[in-house]
Amino acid sequence: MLSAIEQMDSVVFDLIQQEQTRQANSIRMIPSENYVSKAVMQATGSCLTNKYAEGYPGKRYYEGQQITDQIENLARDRAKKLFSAEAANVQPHSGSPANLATYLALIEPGSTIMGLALPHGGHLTHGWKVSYTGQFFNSVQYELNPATGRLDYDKIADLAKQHKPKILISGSSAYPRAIDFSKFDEIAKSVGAYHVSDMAHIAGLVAGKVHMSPIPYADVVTTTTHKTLRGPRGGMILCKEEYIKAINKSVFPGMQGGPHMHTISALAVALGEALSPNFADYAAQIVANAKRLAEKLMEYGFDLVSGGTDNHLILMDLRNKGLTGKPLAKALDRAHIVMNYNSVPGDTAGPFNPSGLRMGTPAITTRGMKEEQMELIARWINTVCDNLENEDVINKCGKEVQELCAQFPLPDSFVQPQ
Ligand code: DSN
Repeated sequence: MLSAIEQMDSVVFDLIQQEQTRQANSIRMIPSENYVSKAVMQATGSCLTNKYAEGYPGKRYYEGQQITDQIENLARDRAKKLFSAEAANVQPHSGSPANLATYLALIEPGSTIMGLALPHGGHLTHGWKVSYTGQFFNSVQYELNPATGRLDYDKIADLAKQHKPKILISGSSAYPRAIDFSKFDEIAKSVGAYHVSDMAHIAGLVAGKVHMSPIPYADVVTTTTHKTLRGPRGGMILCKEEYIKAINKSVFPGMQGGPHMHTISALAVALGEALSPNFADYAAQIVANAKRLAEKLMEYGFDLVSGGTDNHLILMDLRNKGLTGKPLAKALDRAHIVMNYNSVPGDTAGPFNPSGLRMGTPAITTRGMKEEQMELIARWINTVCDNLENEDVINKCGKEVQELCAQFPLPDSFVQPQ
């Protein structure tokens, strides 16, 4: 697949080779990352990258859409089938534009939106102040219950009554527990708000039916397509039929120009994969792996936000170890275990060196790792944490990690990093 790059641009070729090696030889635990199949990768790199297709199937502004219309319709139909949604827009370039386009479809700038605060697990685009969503809108942020580390639906309801948002956002980027979308919907309805749900992190778990679906309960659901869902990097909006006209108009021409048809073709492939029966096994294994990893980490004395996980991710609070996230994440990276530092609820450390680590199991589950390997990973995390200054110990862990990686090449249908 890379031979033309090798011939034409040895610099980029060499960098891609290095990244392939890194991906092959490390335990990749950033919960929003994954490995896509060969089919998804090839569609992403196909001739569809050459085509402009402003507009929607049957109503474009450029000619030559005989094939693009079929591809976009296929992606939309598969998205609707997979998630039992009434309507879908598959054009958002990623999750952030999907969220902003959704808000602008439903409400006016300056209106009140209410989402989970970033340090409590929300996303930037749920109204955090450095994001335009926190500047264009009057943003009210709810937080987790400090005692339980969980969503407090009574408090969210009280805050909603007090501020009367026009949009209530459910969903998160760093919340390890199941979300009850029916409760969010009740709260939204009680104050006359739209319920917008961002299921980016858990879309694959929803597709695999191991997490409650927001689709029946939210007016509009946004998602990225590349996390647990294991598609190309992109975004998608699913909604009730009554909103699709406004959503479509908001995505194009409101927010974006031409859709990325190569991504949409790869999304169609990924949605086809997610509709296959074995996708549910993959989703269930992601959760089983995260649960086993969480149990083992707690046995080693790590403090996990909310005391465990129900989904694909774990948020570790390092304050009981007298540590912040960055030095540990960097030491783990030297041992080829890759995760991200993350704020935890009530964090007083800054966002560049917060008190937590966020880790997840989607990519390692795609590689075929199971509960037994989670026990090894927990042991390495603990060893590195106890030996932050000891490069010999870190290197020894790194070698063991690479040996494990060699035993878990990706399945044949996936792109084999070298
Ligand atoms: N950057 C993504 C994540 O890692 O969760 C959210 O957009």
